[in-house]
Amino acid sequence: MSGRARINGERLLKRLDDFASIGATAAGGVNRQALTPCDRDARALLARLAMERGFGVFQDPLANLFIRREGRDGHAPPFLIGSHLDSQPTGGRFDGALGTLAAFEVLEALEDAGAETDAPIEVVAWTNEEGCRFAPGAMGSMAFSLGRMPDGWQEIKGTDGVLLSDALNATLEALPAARSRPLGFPVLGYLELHIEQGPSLEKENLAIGVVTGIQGTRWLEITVTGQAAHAGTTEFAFRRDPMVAVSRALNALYDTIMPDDPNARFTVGRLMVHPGSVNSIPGSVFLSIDIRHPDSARLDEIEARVRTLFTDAAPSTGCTLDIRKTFDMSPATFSSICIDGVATAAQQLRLPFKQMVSGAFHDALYVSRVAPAAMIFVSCRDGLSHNEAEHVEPEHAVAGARVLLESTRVNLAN
Ligand code: HGY
Ligand code: MN
Ligand code: MN
Ligand code: MN
Repeated sequence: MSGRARINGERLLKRLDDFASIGATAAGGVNRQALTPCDRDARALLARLAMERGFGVFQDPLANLFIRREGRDGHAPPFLIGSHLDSQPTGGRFDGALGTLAAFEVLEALEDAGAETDAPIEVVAWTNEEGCRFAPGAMGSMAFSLGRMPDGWQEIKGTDGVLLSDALNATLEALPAARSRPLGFPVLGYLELHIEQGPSLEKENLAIGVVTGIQGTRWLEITVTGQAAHAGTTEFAFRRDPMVAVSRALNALYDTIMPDDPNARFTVGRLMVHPGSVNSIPGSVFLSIDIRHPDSARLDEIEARVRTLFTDAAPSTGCTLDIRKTFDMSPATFSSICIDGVATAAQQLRLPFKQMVSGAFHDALYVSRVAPAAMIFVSCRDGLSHNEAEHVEPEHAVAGARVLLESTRVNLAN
């Protein structure tokens, strides 16, 4: 990489503010769920900024968005840097956006410096990393790594009842200037800058995390069905109350999974009681379960325990049970070449760092299945994320972008 490009911190921070205004919530966060009009507005802004700089703009059938800066060898596989622009419903302004906009800042810095690279460098904004509207998460990078849309995705419905295929088509059509390209192509390497979304860097007063891998994730959707009935007239013996089954199973799970294993994570994020009337015994209860663990065998054990407890509790209350798995992301370790590249970059920039495994999943996990990949973390205040109060100190955001630029330089030189 010729020339001495430098990150323009002021420009990056302004970009972060500009994008945070798209889907901004009253509490200072963002609600920019995947493939919604807000998500489309953010993608359109990135595409416009890219075209103003003369970069190429492409999208694939999953609406993964690619911003390309040519290298000397236009036929060489590109080096990818990026993250995602979609957010949680009460998300923060940095989750995903920092990595995507820092990657765009790297391209702009190279362009400003007239720097030349052999391989092209492309910024990528992956579609639907969060998975909160359409399960599973990391949809865009998963399909990219497979080179195809997995079976059954055409029938996926969002939490708002919208078909994935309709939301995808609307998003693809909203960016006519983007040239289309197939799903999946050879990639030289991949780097993703992201906030840690946990407390350890801040606790240890470290600027940078060199991410060596990602723990596993599994999502289950459970529906317990009993019989709606009158709250006042129906004695216990005649009730088929799904809330009783759900409470019994969840009590046992909350009392054991995380208390007994500090590496385990168990979360019920969605719970819906139908018909949801104060004086009707529920007819059915729907809940989502998110399980995390660095060890696949433990993920198996926890999932089996969830299934057993619900399979026992439902019939004991005269109810039926439906359990479906909507996400299964095995733990991954990143490539040492890319990890070393990030560590070297942090050293060269004299930024204190540590190596660590990510508690959150990321698109880098799927990309690491088809190319050398690694991640860079910066700390966020109190480790808080998936919360509107998510905050990154400006100097940490800029430091992360500097490590991304330097890591890209080091990895391209390798
Ligand atoms: O859920 C996750 O781990 C990611 O932040 N979407
Ligand atoms: Mn994220
Ligand atoms: Mn997230
Ligand atoms: Mn991510």
